[in-house]
Amino acid sequence: MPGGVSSPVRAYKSVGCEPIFAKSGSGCMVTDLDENQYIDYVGSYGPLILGHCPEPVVAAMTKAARKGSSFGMPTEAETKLANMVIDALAGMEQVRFVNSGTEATMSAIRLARAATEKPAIIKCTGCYHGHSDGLLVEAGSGALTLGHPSSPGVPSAITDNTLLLPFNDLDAAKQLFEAKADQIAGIILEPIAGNMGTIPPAPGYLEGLRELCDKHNAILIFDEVMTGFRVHRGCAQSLYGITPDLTCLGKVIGGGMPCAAYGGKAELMQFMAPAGPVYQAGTLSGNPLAMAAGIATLTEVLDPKNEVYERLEALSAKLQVGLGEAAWEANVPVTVQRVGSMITCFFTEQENTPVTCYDDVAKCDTEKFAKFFRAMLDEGVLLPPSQFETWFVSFAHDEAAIDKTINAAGKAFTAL
Ligand code: KE4
Repeated sequence: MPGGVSSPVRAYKSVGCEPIFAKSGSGCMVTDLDENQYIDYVGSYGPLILGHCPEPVVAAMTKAARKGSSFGMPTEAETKLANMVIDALAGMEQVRFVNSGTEATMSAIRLARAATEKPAIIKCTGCYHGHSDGLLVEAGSGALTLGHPSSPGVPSAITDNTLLLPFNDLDAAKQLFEAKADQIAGIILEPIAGNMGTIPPAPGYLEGLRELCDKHNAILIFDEVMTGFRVHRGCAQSLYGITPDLTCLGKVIGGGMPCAAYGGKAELMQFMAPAGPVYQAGTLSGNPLAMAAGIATLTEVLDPKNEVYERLEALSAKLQVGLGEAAWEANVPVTVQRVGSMITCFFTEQENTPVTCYDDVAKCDTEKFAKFFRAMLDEGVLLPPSQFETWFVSFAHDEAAIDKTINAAGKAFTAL
């Protein structure tokens, strides 16, 4: 396998050590092939909001597996998960399941172009929306980590219709729309950037984009593959009170299985085949195992009695404060940014320097992050292996795990 991995970020290229191979997971813990145990903040890069092997999800998948892993036909489970997603999001009347976030964003963009009959799509520098050709431009996540944000193999004929904006810069967005509104089909963004580290939207930013899209007949697409059901039981769009025209989901809605989705108003989704002319398809889309895992996961997190989001908020806030204090005591300048259970420790030039866009992120000390990553690994704490990734706290993390993490960070900061 190229680089020995199935996805580049897993190769640990930017953190200067051999990648660990996972053997098993349980709760907030991962065990590697050498039987080392780690408190896990990768969480499969977002899906595992309940931690590893949550009983309701394992039971649901096992039961579904015994009835059939795939039919290539509609199933009741698919309809049930579709209704759970639609009921949770005010702006969603119809939804289509796919197998990855890449497919979800690729399809949403095709739909936006068809519905508006305009060719251009805006994305923000540092935001990552999967690896479809038109979006692999100044992308975040692994593309940023590996230092070639735009990938070879993507003809300029395709990216000519991808326009770039800095995240959180509403003036730049206004100028671009003023200049090219007749070309712009829509804008896709992570409402909370998670693929250059965790960066919340500036006050008024999302509202401003909503107004620009309304003014210029453009589709506002929230890529909530990472934030969806992660930061709020109604996703980031409920947290900030902004309803996009299309929403892309993934990760949590599959509970660890390959599952993603895109959806929005029926009048838009009706463009999609077989209801309408815009083609998109998938052999394993809506497969029963992924649907079972997704239903079990959303059932747990959406049940108010479980107080999942309240617990995640409290634990994650404690981690954020603890990391800041540990860094301060070790005299290491960092900025710890968080939204809900998404958190990133940025190694900034000065402590508590707000990180608001890619240009701010690019100033971070990635070498210092790499040393911190390795020291945390030695202390039994597994972080995502890049400064440009988000850490995830799960419902399986407890006070003891957070305390151990803060203690480990104290040692790791001191060793820098
Ligand atoms: P997938 O195609 O990897 O399922 O989803 C792509 C995607 C789309 N949109 C957002 C906001 C995403 O965060 C992602 C994928 N996230 C990365 C983690 N930063 C996946 C990890 C990886 O590439 O291995």
